[in-house]
Amino acid sequence: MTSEADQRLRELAVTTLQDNFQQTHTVPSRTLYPHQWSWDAGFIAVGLAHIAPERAWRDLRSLFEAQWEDGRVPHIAFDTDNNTREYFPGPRFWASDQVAGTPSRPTSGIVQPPIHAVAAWDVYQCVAEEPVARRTAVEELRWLYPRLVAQQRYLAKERDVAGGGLASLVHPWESGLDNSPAWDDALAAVPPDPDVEVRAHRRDLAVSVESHRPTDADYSRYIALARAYRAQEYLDKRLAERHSFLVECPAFNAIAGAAEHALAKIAEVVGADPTPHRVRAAEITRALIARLYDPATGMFHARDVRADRLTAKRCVNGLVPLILPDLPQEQVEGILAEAGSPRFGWPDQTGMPLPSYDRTASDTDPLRYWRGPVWININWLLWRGLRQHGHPERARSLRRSILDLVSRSGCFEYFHPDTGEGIGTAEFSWTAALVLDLLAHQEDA
Ligand code: 9WN
Repeated sequence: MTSEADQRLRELAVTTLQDNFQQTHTVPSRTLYPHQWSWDAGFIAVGLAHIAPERAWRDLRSLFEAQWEDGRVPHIAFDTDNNTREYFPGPRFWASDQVAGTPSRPTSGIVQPPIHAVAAWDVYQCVAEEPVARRTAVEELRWLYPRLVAQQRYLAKERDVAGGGLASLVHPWESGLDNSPAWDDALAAVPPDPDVEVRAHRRDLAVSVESHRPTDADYSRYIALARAYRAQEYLDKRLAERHSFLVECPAFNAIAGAAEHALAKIAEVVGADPTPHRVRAAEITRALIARLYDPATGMFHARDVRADRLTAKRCVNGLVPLILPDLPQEQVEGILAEAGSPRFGWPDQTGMPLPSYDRTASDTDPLRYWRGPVWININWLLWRGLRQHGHPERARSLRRSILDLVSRSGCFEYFHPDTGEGIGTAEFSWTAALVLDLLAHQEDA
């Protein structure tokens, strides 16, 4: 790919992020996701750092202004000023205004992977050489630091349902990998919602293709779980007894571990003590290995906490612990071997970034969301892991495959793992943002 093509790609990415800007923050997509999403905001900030750092900080602030008093950062912070921007389930469904300790901006009541400390540290590093931008960055980090700490504390204290040092998720949406086969077993035990005719409410189907989205059966359980959690006013007490879906996700928890590593560095800049973050990071890595690593497969698997069982499915979230700088060699090698097997296939074998699910599984679906397509954010995380663990050649070819794919198909939400066709919504913000970050890493070219 020529640098001219990279230049065109950069322009496309910049335009996408400009078009998705909404007063104080960037929406993931104007059509499908017209509000602010939590982990999207982190990825978006990483990209904005290269073109408009002040907007990167603004996006993060906007999200953390919607943080709850208990420390949780909601997975959606809603924009209510324009009622044409509907989304199901919206603010009325979540009813955060009925719950104590919530912000004035309506939000959902569940969380998403805590990528924000990693993002904030990236944004800071991007501007650290410029004195004026650095001063602003330090101020922003000072504002964010206690909020990031509260976010981590919420996950560690309120969500460690199994008591083994990992956060449990109460809803597939919390993983960000909504309909991943990783949740199939645990979700099968959840009774679908008997009262809500989900088809009539699903706005996603008006703006996207049905075969590319989760099914009605999925949605019926999504709604049942959200209603059950809402009925308990989103309190996490006694979750083990009363909530029908509890899972430990290797990607979510690895991101929480990476957040502690980032917080240790942020603490040094803002004059706080980095030690507790280093301790906690090491604890998370140990807990991930003890609870979610399977030496027989060489990768990590989601745990169904209620059944106390690892899922046998090989999903891409099981490779994401590669982002942990302190992941021991045995697990690093296990992940590299799995990523190089026909199940995932490095780009030198397939010409593609890694898919979301085992290519050889009988239930893989190249079009349906997190059950087979390629997603850019996950590949960006793996690219970071490769660089971190000293695999520059692999990192280079993964980077190139991501840039070539988006150059060819556009800033789509996800991509067919064989043809590279763009799927889901076009003009998707995190695809644009992470492309900008990859383009900025010319040393990897
Ligand atoms: C539910 C916004 C979000 C992403 C998730 C992705 C999708 C929402 C949906 O879009 O989820 O949160 O309506 O399907 O799965 O990762 O954060 O881009």
